[in-house]
Parts: sequence; C-alpha cells; structure tokens
Amino acid sequence: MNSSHPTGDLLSGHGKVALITGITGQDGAYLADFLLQKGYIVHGIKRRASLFNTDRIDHLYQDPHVSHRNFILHYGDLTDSTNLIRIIQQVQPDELYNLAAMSHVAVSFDTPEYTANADGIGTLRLLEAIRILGLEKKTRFYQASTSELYGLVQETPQRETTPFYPRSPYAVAKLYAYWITVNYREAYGIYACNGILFNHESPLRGETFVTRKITRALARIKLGLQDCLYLGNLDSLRDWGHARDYVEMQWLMLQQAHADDFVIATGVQYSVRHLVEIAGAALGLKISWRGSGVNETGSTPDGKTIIRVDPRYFRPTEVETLLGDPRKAHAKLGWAPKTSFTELVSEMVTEDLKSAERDELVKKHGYTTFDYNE
Ligand code: NDP
Ligand code: GDR
Repeated sequence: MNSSHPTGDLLSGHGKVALITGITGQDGAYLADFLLQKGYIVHGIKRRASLFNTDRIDHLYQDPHVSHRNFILHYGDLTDSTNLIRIIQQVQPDELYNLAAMSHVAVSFDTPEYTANADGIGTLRLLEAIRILGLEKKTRFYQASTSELYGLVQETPQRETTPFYPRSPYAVAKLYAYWITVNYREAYGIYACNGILFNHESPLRGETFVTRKITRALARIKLGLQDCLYLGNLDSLRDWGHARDYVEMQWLMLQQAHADDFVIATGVQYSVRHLVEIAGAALGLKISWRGSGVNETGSTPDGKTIIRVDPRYFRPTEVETLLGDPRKAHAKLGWAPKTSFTELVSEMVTEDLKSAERDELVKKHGYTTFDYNE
C-alpha cells in the first residue's frame, strides 16, 4: 500500500508514537501501513481470539524477540479500562486512533448492550485514560465517527452541521462517542477530533458488509462455486469511498493547529442494485432485474437467477440514503479522495476473483470449500 501525501514528506512522523485500537480491522491495517511508511512507531491493540485474527496485518508482524521493533501489538479490549490505562501508560502515544468498534449496523440490533459498551463507553474509557495519566497535552485523539449518525437524514448532502438522527444501536453508541470526544476537547483541552466518515471499502473489507459480500459472491458465482447471492434492501443509497484514501485523512486531522471535526466522503451516491451491476460487469456478468420488493431477482442472459432478496437482511430501522459533503475537509485539510467508485469495485472484484480461483483449485483436488452466506 502506498500512501504518501503532498503536504508531508514521507518521514514527517519520524520517531512519533501512534497507538491504534482496532488495528486488526480494515482501517487499522491501512492506517498501520500508512504510519509505518511515515516513520512512526506503531502500537496496536488486538483482541484475544481462539483463532489468529491478524490476517490483515500479518505482513507487518515483527518477532517480539527482536529488539528495536517499530510495530508492536498488545492484547486488549475496549471494554476493559484497566487494560487500556496500562497500555496507554506504557506506550505514551503522541497520537491515539480509536478505530475499534463492533462495526456492523445489523449485528448491533442483536447485541445492543455490548455495542453500547464497546463503541460508546469504550471511547470514554480511552479519553479518561488520557486524563488519568495526565496526557491531555501530549496525546492527540482521533475518534472513528460515522455517517450513520445522520440516519434518518435531515439535510442532503450531509455536512458537519447537519443534525444527527441515529437509526440503530450502533449509531446511538457512536453518537455518545462523538459527543464525549467533543466534550473532552472542550472540557480538558485534549486535541480530540471526530472524523465523520462515510462508507469506505477495500479488498480488506469484512465479508459481511454489502460491497464485499457482493464482490466475493459474484466472483464465486462466476467460477461456479456458488449459485445465488441473497441480499436485503437493494434500493439503499450510499456514498462509497476507498479505505486507503480515508486513513490518510485520519492522520491529516491530527496534524492541524487546532482540533476539529470533519466529514469525509466522495460526494457521489450509488444504490446497492447499481453496485451489483458494476461488480457484475467487471466480471463479464450482465445482470437484468425482474419483479419488485422481496420478489425482485437478478438474472444472467442465460436465464440463471443469481440474485434474490431475503428479508432476513432487512433492518428494523434502515438508513435509506447517505450522501456526504466533503468541502470542509477539502478546504481545510487539502484532502480529496483519489479512487473512483468504479476503480474501487474493480479492485475488490479482482482480489475476490483471485481468492475464488484459489478455492476452485482446492475444490478440483477433492477438498470442500466453505460457502459463507451471511
Ligand atoms: P472493522 O470491523 O473492520 O474493524 C473493527 C476493529 O475493532 C477490529 O480490529 C476489531 O477486532 C476491533 N474491535 C471490535 N470490538 C472490539 C473491542 N471490544 N475491543 C477492542 N477491539 C475491538 O471496522 P473498520 O475498519 O471498517 O472501521 C474502523 C472504525 O471506523 C470502526 O469504529 C467503525 O465503526 C468506523 N467506521 C467505519 C466505516 C467504514 O465504512 N468502514 C465508516 C465510518 C466509521 P477483531 O478483528 O478482533 O474483530
Ligand atoms: P452500513 O454498511 O450499514 O452502511 O455500515 P453495510 O455494507 O452493512 O450496508 C450498506 C447498505 O446495504 C444494505 N444491504 C445490505 N447490507 C448487508 N450488510 N448485507 C446485505 O445482504 C445487504 N443488502 C442490502 C444495508 O441495508 C445498508 O443500507 C457501514 C459500517 O462500516 C459502519 O461501521 C459504518 O459506520 C457505516 O458503514 C458508515
């Protein structure tokens, strides 16, 4: 991943120490890469899991027995303040990026209390740790806020001043995190920022978010490894950008003279249905639609139905439309997304096709591959 920025030379972070929560996630992996290239010493918090959960950052791994490492992982969890205080005391970060969260909107309806604890109170725990340790003047804080805060939108496009109307336990938890970040900035003078990021995707995106679910399934359908892709609301509209572009902004927000909050978006919107068409076209699959609502289907010219609607993917309250206005970030941070939607989808499809080809090979040799359909 290559991510230098015109406003800073490649080693402008030389010797600085960053701590990233959620380093094993999509953004954590891109941000770690980006900061290491800038010369940072990068610490990350990973959760204990019964299986290895570091796939996205394995290329950065450094053996703990080697001295002078610049990439160091710590076990931790946003629900454990003692652990967070100890790690922050040990690391003494110049910059703390809070990317950890139970980040799946639909799942937050199933695990609302845990989501509030990790995504809402977890943010408070980090800010309190900064305060308890007397790091208010040293540690700059980035909070991964979200376009989901706008929920039932009150204004289009959405900008920093647009009123919030969260529509899920996830968004409500993130609303608390947003305001506690603002409050600690105002109350204690901590350099703390909210990046209000609209959806951003990549080949590293979790497989159950709609973009990756689509690119992965269509690649498998193309190779005959899967028959059908089941989706929820095809009319949903999102402003989708590339995660690689967006982590650069997370860093830029912490390099300013004053802490502030910024919308990060492309300013262009597509429907889920359109996303299916573009991903299909990238694989040479022309998809035509028939029917409506739960009976809508998508078929290939040979009459094979490869897309069906399954109401289990509908949400109790849906965010129908999101479109960001990134003009403030453009003007004040000099930031603009580099990757178009079509380029993003094409990159994701290419990577998912490679992975499907590997599965095809495995299948040819008589082994079964796991057909994940969530
Ligand atoms: P991911 O779901 O890919 O990554 C989330 C990370 O948080 C993972 O490393 C996960 O660990 C970790 N995590 C989850 N719960 C805890 C916990 N209790 N304690 C410690 N770590 C935990 O999310 P993204 O990388 O896509 O997003 C990064 C952040 O940005 C999230 O806060 C998300 O809500 C927010 N956001 C994302 C947007 C997007 O479009 N991607 C848009 C706007 C905001 P593990 O790997 O073990 O599961
Ligand atoms: P979102 O992303 O909820 O916007 O949250 P997701 O990709 O899950 O959904 C986007 C839209 O697609 C519709 N949809 C489906 N979604 C999923 N996951 N699976 C389906 O089968 C499906 N069919 C249709 C959804 O209803 C929705 O309208 C993401 C997360 O990364 C959050 O953490 C982040 O805060 C926001 O983006 C900005």
